[in-house]
Amino acid sequence: MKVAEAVGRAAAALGVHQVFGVVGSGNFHVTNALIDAGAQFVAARHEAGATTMADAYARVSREVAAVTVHQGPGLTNAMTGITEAAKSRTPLLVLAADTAGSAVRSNFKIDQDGLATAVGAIAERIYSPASAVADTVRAYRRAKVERRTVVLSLPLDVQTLECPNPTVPTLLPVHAPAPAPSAVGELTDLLTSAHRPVFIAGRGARVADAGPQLDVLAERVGALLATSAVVKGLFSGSPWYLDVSGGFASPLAAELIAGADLLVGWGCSLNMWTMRHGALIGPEARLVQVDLDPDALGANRPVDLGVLGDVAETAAAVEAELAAEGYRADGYRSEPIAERIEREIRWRDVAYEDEGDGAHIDPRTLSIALDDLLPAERIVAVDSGNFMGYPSMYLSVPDDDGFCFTQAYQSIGLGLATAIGAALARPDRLPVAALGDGGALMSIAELDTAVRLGLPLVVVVYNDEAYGAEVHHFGPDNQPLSTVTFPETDIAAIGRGFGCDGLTVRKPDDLRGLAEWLEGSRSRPVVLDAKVTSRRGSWWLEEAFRGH
Ligand SMILES: Cc1ncc(C[n+]2csc(CCOP(=O)(O)OP(=O)(O)O)c2C)c(N)n1
Repeated sequence: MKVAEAVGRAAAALGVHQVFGVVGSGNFHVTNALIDAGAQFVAARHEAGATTMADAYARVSREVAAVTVHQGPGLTNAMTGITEAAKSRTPLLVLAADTAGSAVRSNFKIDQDGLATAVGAIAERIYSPASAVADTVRAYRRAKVERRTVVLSLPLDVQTLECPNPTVPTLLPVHAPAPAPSAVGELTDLLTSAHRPVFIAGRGARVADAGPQLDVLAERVGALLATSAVVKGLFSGSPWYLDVSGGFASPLAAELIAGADLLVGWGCSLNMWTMRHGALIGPEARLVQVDLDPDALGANRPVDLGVLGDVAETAAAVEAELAAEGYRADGYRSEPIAERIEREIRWRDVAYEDEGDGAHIDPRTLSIALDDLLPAERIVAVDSGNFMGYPSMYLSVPDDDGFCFTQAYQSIGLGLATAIGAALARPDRLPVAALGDGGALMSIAELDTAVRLGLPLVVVVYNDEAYGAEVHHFGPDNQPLSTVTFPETDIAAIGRGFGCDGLTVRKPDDLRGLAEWLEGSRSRPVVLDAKVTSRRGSWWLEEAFRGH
């Protein structure tokens, strides 16, 4: 067996079930080996799309996903997706062909290892036929156990050599580390002396499957529940869930989080987005962070206590200690607070003046109407831009699998591929891609992939005919805006051109076509070109620009 085949087979044997890519000569054999070994392959139209599909698939499925790319331009095209995945600690294996060691003058030759490490991914390579399987195991293991994005380069000359021993060893399971007893004691003391505790769960809570455990502990200590944006929905259904903490927080959520006297970040970095640059931390609040990674503790702001350990293990240990003492407190959970949460916590419950004019629909009105129309079993993917808070905050989701937020790197153009990858990971859910016109047109090629896969995808384009984020940030004070504004584009027609259904939405009534699509076979995607009002920028935009 040749090395390329041995690597593909090994990756599949280790647990890669879903692969995305754009196939060129360099990754042809390794991709076919993965398929022969039982992995599903999706041909994307651009490597950034392929990588983001794999990123979203890995996030939602909780499996290591793979991408295969051609050497050189295949990898450079994939870099934005790789960067997003690396910054989000997505366990992703990028199988990248590479030039032969002897091809010193090849124009395909670039420093692939340097490229990977420059964006925070891990560079690994297939060094020789004898080490090919061990090299693959090492790359896969680092992706899975360390939750890293790994670029495994496969030099063309090594790929074609005979692999002497393609047997794949079994990976040993790694157990989640428990926290030190002294740290559990300190956290228990802080929780029992708090009057208004708030738990903010982040990606680490999802990764540890800690939602139910955190719910139990929060109940015991009377904590309110919030999440960072990436795990929106983790506590959906709880009457004490405040939804997302940060720029997207509703006024009541912001008020209650800022009123906390103890904030516990569970696998959450408490970064500037989640804490609104510190504005959500009240003057009396003590801060705790629980994380697997020592480097994360106190990285974004000083904390009163850092607990090193798995989120679920830590919550369980604290719960056991409190249960043994028979401790139980109402804490922040009172009848009046419960009533306020029920009445006011959703953005749609916040009054606003509809700015729709018949030719343009108010993005809030659009989002509320979509929330009512779309089935609850949905999975929402959001691109970047001024519009992004509308779908993020007005579309409810059934749980944390219902929201896929590839926004660590804040790149526009990743939302559509995110929805495709997420859709494949949860085929039981209706996928919804919420995009701006800029991000949609940047990545429009992947509509072809969605159509080819026959996905029941709803693509909603909040079309303001501009890079609205820039328009609202720089305007209207006599700044020249011609570089960030565009003539009208008929995105519904573009959608139809790709084989989707296409609808233009200017007022709520125009959503009747979506209702019909939902009642139909859903055998092809529907693209909604929503001509939105754009008189003012969204409320989270300036917050976002402060983080640049
Ligand atoms: C790849 C990339 N290029 C440029 C930017 C800078 N940028 C941020 S938001 C934005 C405008 C996006 O426009 P659109 O998708 O139409 O959404 P809108 O802001 O109009 O709601 C741009 C260009 C970016 N974040 N990512």
